[in-house]
Amino acid sequence: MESRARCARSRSSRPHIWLLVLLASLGPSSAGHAQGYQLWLGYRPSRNLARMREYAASLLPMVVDGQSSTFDIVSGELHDALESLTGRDFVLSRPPPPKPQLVVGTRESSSTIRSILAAGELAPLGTDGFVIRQPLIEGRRVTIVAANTDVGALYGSFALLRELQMDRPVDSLVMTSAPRVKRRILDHWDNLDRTVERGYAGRSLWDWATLPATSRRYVDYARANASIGINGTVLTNVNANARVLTPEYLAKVAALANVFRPYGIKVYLTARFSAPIEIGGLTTADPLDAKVRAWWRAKVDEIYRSIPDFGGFLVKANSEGQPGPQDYHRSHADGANALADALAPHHGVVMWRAFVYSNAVPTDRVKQAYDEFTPLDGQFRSNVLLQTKNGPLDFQPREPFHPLFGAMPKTAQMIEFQITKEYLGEDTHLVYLGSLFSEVLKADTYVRGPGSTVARVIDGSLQGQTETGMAGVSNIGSDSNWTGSQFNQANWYAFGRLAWDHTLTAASIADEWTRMTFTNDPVAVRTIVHMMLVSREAVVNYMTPLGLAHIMGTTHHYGPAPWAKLARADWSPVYYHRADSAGVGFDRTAEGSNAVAQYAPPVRNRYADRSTVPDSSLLWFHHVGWSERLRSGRTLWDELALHYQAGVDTVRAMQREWNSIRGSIDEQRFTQTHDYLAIQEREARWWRDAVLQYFQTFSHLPLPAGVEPPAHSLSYYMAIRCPRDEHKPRCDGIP
Ligand code: GCV
Repeated sequence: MESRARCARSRSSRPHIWLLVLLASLGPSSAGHAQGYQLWLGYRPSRNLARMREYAASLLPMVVDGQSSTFDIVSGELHDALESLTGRDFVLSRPPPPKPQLVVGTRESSSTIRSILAAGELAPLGTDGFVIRQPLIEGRRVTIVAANTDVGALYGSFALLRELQMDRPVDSLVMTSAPRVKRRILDHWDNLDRTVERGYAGRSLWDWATLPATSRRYVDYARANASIGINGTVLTNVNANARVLTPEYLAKVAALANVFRPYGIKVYLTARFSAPIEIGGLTTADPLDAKVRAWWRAKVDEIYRSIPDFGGFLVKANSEGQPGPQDYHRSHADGANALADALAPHHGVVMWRAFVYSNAVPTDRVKQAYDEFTPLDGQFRSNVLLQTKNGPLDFQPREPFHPLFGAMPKTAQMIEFQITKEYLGEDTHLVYLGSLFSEVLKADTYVRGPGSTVARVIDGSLQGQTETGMAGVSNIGSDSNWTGSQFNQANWYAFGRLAWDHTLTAASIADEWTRMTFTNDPVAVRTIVHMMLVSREAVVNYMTPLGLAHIMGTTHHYGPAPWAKLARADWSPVYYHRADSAGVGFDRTAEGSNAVAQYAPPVRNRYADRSTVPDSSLLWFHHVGWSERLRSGRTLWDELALHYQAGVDTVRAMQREWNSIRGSIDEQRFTQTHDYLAIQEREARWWRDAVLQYFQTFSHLPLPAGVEPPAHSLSYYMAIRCPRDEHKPRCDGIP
């Protein structure tokens, strides 16, 4: 990655960038991907020499027809990528090649593009969309990548390079693409001391001690994000520190914003609600207090003086001990609007989180956000987006979609996914989240009849919101492979691709990522993609099958702890599974907490009825007797045990699949994944054995045929402890 970025920088002073093919030298270049630092942008030369020749003949020489720092980046990227993918060396030269094969630019920057595309053809694509076309110009088939803006041209260039990295032919390339949501944002839960809350990939990328001095890593981060369309980054933890809003830190934030800007990425910060007191010297943070409002206005004006394109604030208020408007008996709308009013003159937004906790322990934790926020629909300013986690609890391996989606038609709603796998095996377990993300996006809320998917709420097409966005809690850190494991990179990638276009399938994204990251070898691709696609159901099965939730260790969230009981009941696994001698599961029907009532009638009825609720959500909504028969004809106990076993078996199958592709990818990345799969298999057994033994103390039933007996006593599993917040939490004593 470094060489490419250096290349882009060295060209930045040129008024026009013309790239000319000077010499041909077929043969693979050495793309050092071994550690995974290159992510999906390694630009491995094809093994198919004919394809490389085709790329050279169809795309070279090329011209990036525009002047700006973003166009410099486009030039550098295309140059380095095409050198590798065609096996031809280029040098930069002026004047431009007389007959370019590839032209990149905007209507404004390029007369060629103006002559091919009418303004009306590009306009609907907005600021970020692009087209790729292959018109005949003077009898030659020319590839053009055109957009309304420089950043759109950057996105289009990455899209073209994706095709080439997948070894696809380029003789009939036609693509029109525009993102379905406006703000595609990574939320970093990074602290100013460089620890990362729920981060499993080393320290924070942001080196506050050396900023505003910048480093190459920031450029590489921006480049990777731009390649998948991510256009925003919240630098700091939602459990916020007001110091980031002081002049000293704002200068550091501005330095990062300067690096990210040409990549189309805006910087956002988390705003601690009590900042007016902590760094402003006021005695209150009451959002209706005139001095508090003036303080926020002045602070925001100060931010925009050094960061003119600052995106806005993300706020966690009155949740898990964070301060908020309710401390002053004000509503969430009052709190959000105070900040929104300060940001509005600068076109900034507030992303206000719906993840709230009341101080009193509720009868049902999952009902709170809906109960708290739906009465506020219509009260938020137009530059407030309500940011809601994908499910009503907390990033579990599987949850039903959050009932707030669609329930606030007068409010802009963002979805928040968690890319870092806090509850899904953190760095070591191979779990491809593309499947989880798209399952939620495709879920039908029925709020406006069939087809009212979560995705259509989020992109505004269902209820007409114009502020739209998707956030992903970042899994990125200082590790050389960025994300703690090779396969966690796929989750960053999948988030970006789905934020751009939620109609993409998890399978097609896995296929793209595999080809770009590892290989185009068809057998290896099939094998890896298959592993990825079964991995999410595997983790659900060996952790929380049939709608179970939150039965993991109470602080680290890593291993099983269904027995755990904390002073705060709604942080305790026993609160969620409700196992007793009769059965297991949380009754959320009308006879229980009635959380089902928060869904639109067709969904509510489906979940409430034992005969229609899907098995995958059964224990989320119902308390079911151990010996009750499920749809399969098996008892709940047998079904539960078989799901746990299936989880273990799937991981074992993934191990076999991975071993079968040895030699198809580099040994270093092969070995890391191989070793992590061994950890995953061991820990899948740990989950199965610990949970089933614990539940057996209630059910008193034998394990069905096909389920391996536990290796240790229950007290053995209960004694295992995982340290909190350690860089790589590991639990000693696992079999
Ligand atoms: C940033 C969960 C996590 C917390 C996180 C919180 C949130 O509770 O365990 O670490 O805090 O969600 O999303 O605010």
